[in-house]
Amino acid sequence: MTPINKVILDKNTSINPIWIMRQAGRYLPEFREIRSKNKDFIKLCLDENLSSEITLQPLKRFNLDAAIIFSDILMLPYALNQKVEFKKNFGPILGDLDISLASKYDEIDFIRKIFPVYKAIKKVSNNDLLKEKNTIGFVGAPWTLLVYILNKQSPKKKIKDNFFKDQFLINRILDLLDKFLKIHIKNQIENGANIIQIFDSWAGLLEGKDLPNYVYIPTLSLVDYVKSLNIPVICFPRGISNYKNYCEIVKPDVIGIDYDIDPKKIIKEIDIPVQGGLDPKTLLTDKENLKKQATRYLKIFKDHPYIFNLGHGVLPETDPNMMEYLVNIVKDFK
Ligand code: 1CP
Repeated sequence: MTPINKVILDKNTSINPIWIMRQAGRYLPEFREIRSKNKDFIKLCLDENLSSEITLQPLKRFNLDAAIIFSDILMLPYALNQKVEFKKNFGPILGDLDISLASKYDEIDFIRKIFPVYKAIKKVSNNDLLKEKNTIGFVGAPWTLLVYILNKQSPKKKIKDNFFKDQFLINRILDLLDKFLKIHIKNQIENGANIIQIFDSWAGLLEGKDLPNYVYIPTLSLVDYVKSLNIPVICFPRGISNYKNYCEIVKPDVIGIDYDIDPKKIIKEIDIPVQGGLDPKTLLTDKENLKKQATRYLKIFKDHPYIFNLGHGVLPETDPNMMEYLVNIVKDFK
């Protein structure tokens, strides 16, 4: 059994597997080299040779316990024929979703648009580097995708005031997302993904009263689906304050926590395995501080099933040597 599965399935507390959100990315010179020659991000994700190579880059350098496939949560709106572009120093820019057209799409139309993503997963999961390690597939949570689909760019701190105006449209989009996210999950698993992470990066934008409709109900539908395929599911509802409620209702196998969450409070409230927490900015400080902060998490979760990770993605300005140092701290912790 892989170290991560031992934590999730056996509730093992004596090992601390580690992987890092955005572990394949701009902080690695070998990624920047490929990226500089491939200006179109979507095209890069759809090149199975390059995307599988990028996925494996961090595993060649560091003793990580999982690969996360180099793709993006916005490949889903892209596969539904919504225009998706990434502008340098700005982020994603989307066109309008043609809901009538997307509603006519079937599984074959959808898969045809993003088939190389599944080929990349197959390549990665069959690579020797993945022996005794997990291949993590992922999707954006319905709420976070709804935000990008309607807001058409990153909401940063706020969504537009009239965001909730057209409830009919919102419900049609949520229906569509439920259908195609399940198709996307199924195909990732069929091609070798053996864990699914659901990223709800913008869950924190909602008021508590809106969580049931936009976060709990649509995410629960996906969580139940992943479980029905006998694959563990990790949920990362970034920015929400009531993790206890979330876990009791959505019931993921693992809960990912962001860096604003007090790990000591989590340990009291939650009994399922926990992942992450350390502030990515800690990697921009010095080794002594990194060791102190990482060890703090390791000590707090000493008797709790815990997968080491950051509280959000690794920052592009991170020194790869600091990443290596972090992985060694985690692996050497007794
Ligand atoms: O080189 C570049 O400029 C591209 C930067 C980049 C990368 C490396 C983007 C654009 N996406 C990715 C890959 C990616 N995205 C991965 C796989 C790599 C890995 O984790 O190692 C994953 C899992 C994602 C998931 C993702 N995309 C999320 C959820 C996690 C999170 O960061 O909260 C989100 C919100 C996105 C949208 C997105 N794609 C890219 C950017 C810059 C963003 C965020 C924009 C924003 O702030 O709204």
